[in-house]
Amino acid sequence: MLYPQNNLKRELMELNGLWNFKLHDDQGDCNEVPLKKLEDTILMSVPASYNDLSENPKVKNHVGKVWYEREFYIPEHWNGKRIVLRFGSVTHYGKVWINGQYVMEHAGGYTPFEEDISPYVSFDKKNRVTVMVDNILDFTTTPIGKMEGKNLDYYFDFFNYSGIHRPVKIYTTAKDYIQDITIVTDLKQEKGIVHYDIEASGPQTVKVSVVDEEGQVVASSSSGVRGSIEIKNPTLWQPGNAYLYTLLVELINPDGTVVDIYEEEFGIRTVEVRGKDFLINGKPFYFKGFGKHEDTELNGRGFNEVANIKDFSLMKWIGANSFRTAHYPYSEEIMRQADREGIVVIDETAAVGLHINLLGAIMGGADKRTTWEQVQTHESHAQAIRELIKRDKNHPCVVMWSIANEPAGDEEGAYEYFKPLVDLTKELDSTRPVTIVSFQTATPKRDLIYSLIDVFCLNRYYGWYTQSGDLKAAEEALRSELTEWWETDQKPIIITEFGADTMHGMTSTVPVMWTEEFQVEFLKMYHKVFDELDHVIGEHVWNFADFATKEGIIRVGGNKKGVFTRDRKPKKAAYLLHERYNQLPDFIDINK
Ligand code: BDP
Repeated sequence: MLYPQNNLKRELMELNGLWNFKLHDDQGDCNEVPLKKLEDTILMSVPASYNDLSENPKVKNHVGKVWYEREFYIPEHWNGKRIVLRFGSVTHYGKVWINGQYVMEHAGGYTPFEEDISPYVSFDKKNRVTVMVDNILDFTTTPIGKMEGKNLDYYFDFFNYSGIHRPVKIYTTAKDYIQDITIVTDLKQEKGIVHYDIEASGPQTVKVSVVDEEGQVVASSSSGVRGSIEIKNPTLWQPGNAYLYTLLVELINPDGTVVDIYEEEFGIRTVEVRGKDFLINGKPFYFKGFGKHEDTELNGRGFNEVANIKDFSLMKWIGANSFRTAHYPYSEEIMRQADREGIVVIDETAAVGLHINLLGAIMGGADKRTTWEQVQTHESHAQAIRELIKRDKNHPCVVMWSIANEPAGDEEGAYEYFKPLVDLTKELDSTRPVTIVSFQTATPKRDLIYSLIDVFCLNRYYGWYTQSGDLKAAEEALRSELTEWWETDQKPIIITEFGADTMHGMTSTVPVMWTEEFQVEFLKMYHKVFDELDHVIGEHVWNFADFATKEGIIRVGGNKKGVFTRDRKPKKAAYLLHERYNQLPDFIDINK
């Protein structure tokens, strides 16, 4: 799915800023609400989560529907064009009307959706857009949740921020237009191969050119909507050293006039899992970085470009080369930033929490574990995979798809649930490996789905949730499990989560749990074990920064496993990682 862009043939307008907002309080039939202007509204910022922007406690913890509305003009000269209204994301469900007329709806809170609104808009007066947002989850949605009376119980460890989370844009195209572009790159000897596949409407021809960073056309082709272009001695997209080419696609009328243009950035790089190695451009990569969240003060999960710039700066300072989009697709803007900055991304769907009674599983007391009998997410999960790949397939930063986080991989039915989803992922993209991030109880003897995936991505909390505070015992358990994985199936391992809750400023000469010193000792212990084992090819600390969660007995003002505080101040562990990550090279020295 193409990102909205402004170019010689396409115009772009943003609908971000102040909208009118209100909670839905039984206003009757939802389809009638948009027929007239909303009344008794408050102002709300878009994009943002609404939860932290009002002193009314009902707004913070609202469960159910809310309404957003604003007015806008369409320039007269847009008459006759496709006029596309596009939401970067609405969490978790959005329904849209223009001037009281239904336009579109979308389920899935972290991917974009759009529609041609030219049949609904006026060119001679103001238009009104109304959006209904619903944050209720159930056992058919991705992620899952469950209503308990008037409360929503959800199965993931981050606050259920809601609202219009990402930019709202309107862009134009001609009636015939470039609908989609797929780019796959390869390397053969000194040549870069760019395979492209264009979807376009109309009887036009398509011209495709590759433009380098200096704006020079290095190769082109007019042979149709599908083909390959060769580039001699290409500059590769490398971790930490990104180089982006642009695929300039032009749609041309039989009379030679250009009707539409799209410029898609891409990188030339390859990805392959071979033996215990994860090869990027043929060299064994070592993942250093974090599981993150889109989470900041005030904005909540809302797009926050200032924070994104700061986070990339901190990742570079600390020496990280990668992150995982735990636990949902991040904004398109972040993905573009990662492409540009040469940061490697493991791209995850919002299938988090497919594990009923997860706490019971790890703490004991889970007698009945029947996740796969209870959830009915096959359809929404498949849709989440389709939308993620459609949106992110051309990003060089994305090196692997993670189709779920911590499902009940050791419960009966897991294989049958995941087999078709892994097959679907591979069918949609045969160039990237696929993983399912595993939960601590899914050990080699109990896990039922490890044969389906290409790289073992393990979340492990030895020393925190188990062997709590006892780093000696934790070290033994960790080493023994990681060794057993290799004996079971020779695939590379990335530890995608390991971390300890840490109160910034809480210190002790003897490292006890929750202190900054304990976090340092905890990480050091893990580092020691990773460094002993060749098949461990990456480490992502949980988490980059402290983040908001629902209230509960195991969280004090949110999850405190951040290496940075929520406002991005370093804890002591940040300096340990700064030293380690800046020493550890991005690529493993195979001669060592
Ligand atoms: C893992 C989850 C992550 C949690 C983390 C924790 O993947 O979302 O925040 O544990 O407990 O189970 O800190």
